[in-house]
Amino acid sequence: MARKLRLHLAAAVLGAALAVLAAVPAHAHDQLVSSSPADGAAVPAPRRIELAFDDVVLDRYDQLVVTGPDGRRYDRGEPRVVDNTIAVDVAPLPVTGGYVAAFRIVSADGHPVTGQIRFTVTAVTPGATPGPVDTGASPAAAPDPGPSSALPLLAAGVGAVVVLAVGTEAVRRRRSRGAPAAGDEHP
Ligand SMILES: [Cu+2]
Repeated sequence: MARKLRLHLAAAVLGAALAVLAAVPAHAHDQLVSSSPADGAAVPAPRRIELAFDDVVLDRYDQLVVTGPDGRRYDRGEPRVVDNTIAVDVAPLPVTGGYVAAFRIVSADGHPVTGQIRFTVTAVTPGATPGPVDTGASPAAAPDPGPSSALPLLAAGVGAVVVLAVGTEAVRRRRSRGAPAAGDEHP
């Protein structure tokens, strides 16, 4: 069934290619022709990323990963392929700055094509839970820390306890080295 579909697709693609062969140079793989947001654009937080290619995208093993300036992933759910496009939903974005949408698609000719677009988010999603505090932000724009900010605080707390424990251990060792307790060292 899948093979038959592939043959049909191949025939359709071949037919289309032959029809425009005189006017357009042939190409082997799908190429990214446009995107929303556009590559290099500065935009308010998008809720969806869509990439358009010059040929059909095969709906197999496709990936569209959105990474924020904080290193976190913001794509949500599976990417959706429709004809020449692939799209993925984007979570509420809590930080402004440079984002990357990296894709891996399967080209109409069955070959994988990878690449990425970059865009700058100029305004966070209204109501988005803030991530790490941006010290460069104006105080008026700094929102209340939400529930998820408890996690970094917790991590910092655990880190402090570990540092304290290691420090205490080091002091204890130094002390015991200075005045060895009975049975601590062999004669
Ligand atoms: Cu190819």
